[in-house]
Order: sequence, then C-alpha cells, then structure tokens
Amino acid sequence: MVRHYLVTGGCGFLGSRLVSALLAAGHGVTVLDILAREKASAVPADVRLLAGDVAQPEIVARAMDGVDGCFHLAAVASVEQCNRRWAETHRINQGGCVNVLDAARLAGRERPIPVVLASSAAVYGASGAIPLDEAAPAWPVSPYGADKLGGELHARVSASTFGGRVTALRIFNAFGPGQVPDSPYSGVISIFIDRAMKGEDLVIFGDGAQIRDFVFVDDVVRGFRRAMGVLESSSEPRAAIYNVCGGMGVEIGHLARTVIDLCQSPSRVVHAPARTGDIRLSVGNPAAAHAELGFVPSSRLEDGLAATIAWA
Ligand code: UD2
Repeated sequence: MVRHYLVTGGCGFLGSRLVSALLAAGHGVTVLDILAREKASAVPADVRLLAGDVAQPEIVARAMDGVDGCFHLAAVASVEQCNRRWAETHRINQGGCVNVLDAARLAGRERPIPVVLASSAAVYGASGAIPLDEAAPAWPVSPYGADKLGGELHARVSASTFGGRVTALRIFNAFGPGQVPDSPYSGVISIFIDRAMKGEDLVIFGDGAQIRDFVFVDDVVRGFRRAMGVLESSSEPRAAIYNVCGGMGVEIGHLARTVIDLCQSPSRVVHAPARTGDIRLSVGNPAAAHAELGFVPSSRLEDGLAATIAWA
C-alpha cells in the first residue's frame, strides 16, 4: 500500500538512505531537516522538504500534517557535541522527540500516527553486559545517551497514555556509503577508509582491543522499514525497543588492518591515547529484532566495507 511518510533528519547519513528506499518503494516522503536548505540540491525533487528544527513544535506539527507514519532520526548525533552543548542538545534530542510524539498524537485521526524512533546503543552506557540485549540495564554515561533513553521513556508514555504505536531502534555502530569522514566525530570506518585511501596513518585511540558491533546502513534502513510495517499492522498501542546491530564484535585493531588490506594502502597503524570514557566492549544481541521484526543483518562486514570504499 502506498503511504506518505515523514522522515525527520532526512538529509543525514541514515535518513537520506531511508528516504531513497521509501521513494524506490513508491511511497511519498516529507523531510524535516535543519540542513534542508544547505542540502536541498541532494534531496530528490519529489520530496516535500521543510527546513527546520525539531525543537520547534510548530514546524514539527506542520511536517506531520497529512502523513501516515513518521521516522524520527533528527538529532545532534555527536556524543562529543552533546557533551559540550548539554542543555541545548537536550532541547533538540529529547525535546525534539517529545515534539514528534506529541505531533503524531495530535495529527492522528482516531489514534496517534505510528512512529519509529532512532535510539542508540549509547543508552546502555557502561552496562557491561555482553552481548547487550534489550533487557540489560540502561545506564547512559553521556547526555546523548540519556536523551535517547528519555525518548524511549516518552515512547512508552505515548503508548500507555495516548494509545500510540512507537518503536525505538537502538542502533549500534552504523557505517556505509554516505557517512562523511571529515569531522573528528565521524564514525571510525569512514575515517579509516579516508586515511587509507590517502595513504595517511590510521590512528587507533588506545590499544585497539576495544570492540564494536558494526551494522551496514542498508541493514539499518531495512530495520526501520520492518519496524514501521509491524506498527502499521498492529491494532493495539505499542512501545517496543529493539537492537539494530550485526551481533558480531570487531576489534578496532583488526578493523584498521582489514581496511588497509581492502584499500591496498601503504598506510601504517599508529596509536594515540584512548578517548576519555571510551567504551571497551559494545556488542548487541539482534535476537529480539530477528524474532519480532524479521530483521536479519544481511551484509558481511567485508562486503559493507567494500561498498563503502567504492563510494568514498
Ligand atoms: C558510537 C556512536 C555514537 C554513540 C556511541 C554509543 C558512531 C559514529 N558513533 O560511538 O553516536 O551511539 O557509539 O556508545 O557510530 N577510533 C579510533 N580511531 C579513530 C576513530 C575512532 O581508534 O580515528 C575508535 C574509538 O576510540 C572507539 C571506536 O573506534 O573505540 C569507535 O569509535 P566511533 O567514534 O566510530 O564510535 P563510538 O563507538 O565511539
């Protein structure tokens, strides 16, 4: 069935890939993004594009008008930025999420419009469980993680108090084509590929034995769409949370060597002091998303890396 979806943050790394997939499936799309003016030329012409901040309830309400479902991805996605601009990013990351849930409530005819939220593995913080499943204690150690957890709590309120249908996806380390390397807070894979292609040193923060769970962008997009499909077929209020991850731990040192090999690069691996607060082990358990959303990450790390290198 053809629908019209709102994608907040639709000009970003994950959002733009989701918009392309929705259009390819024949759906209509509205994008609300603070960067919409700057990035307008990169947005497909048939998208209804609104420039604005999700922290402003009026523009969120306008964007929600007439849509059948909402994917909420707009956020200040850098942990470091959120550390520096705590109160301001709280207004955007948690306040923006409440604005989206509230607008979905007010715009729905009989009940709120279904919403899929981009949450993050950052909600687990220093939980320490391996692998992390959704029942592990959520104990964020950053403003960013706390606000993502706050969004999940408001999703529960949407369901319990307002009859909403909301799913929050805890995204682990997403990577793939479209992720830019030019900020110190970019994902490690985009930075390593950029450096390997230029023959520059790959800098590992710490000993390189820290472990991450990488998930390819197209798998994340599939997770979003499956989550929406489940909400659309649900007649009951619902607030669910799922990990979106590959389920496999990769050492950063191994990643650096793999990227150098795949790029056939003369780059060397060097070490620098570990980042303050860097989490040692982050591996998710995708079993619940598999069982309840039919989500199976289909890309092997090497294939995802090859696709990202080809794009870079
Ligand atoms: C990821 C998310 C972040 C948040 C967090 C929650 C990304 C880009 N960031 O942060 O938004 O959800 O998880 O825990 O997905 N590293 C190097 N050299 C580099 C860059 C990074 O060694 O040039 C290391 C870094 O110290 C870390 C690992 O690589 O141990 C991954 O770093 P990242 O910035 O890609 O992502 P992460 O896990 O810190």
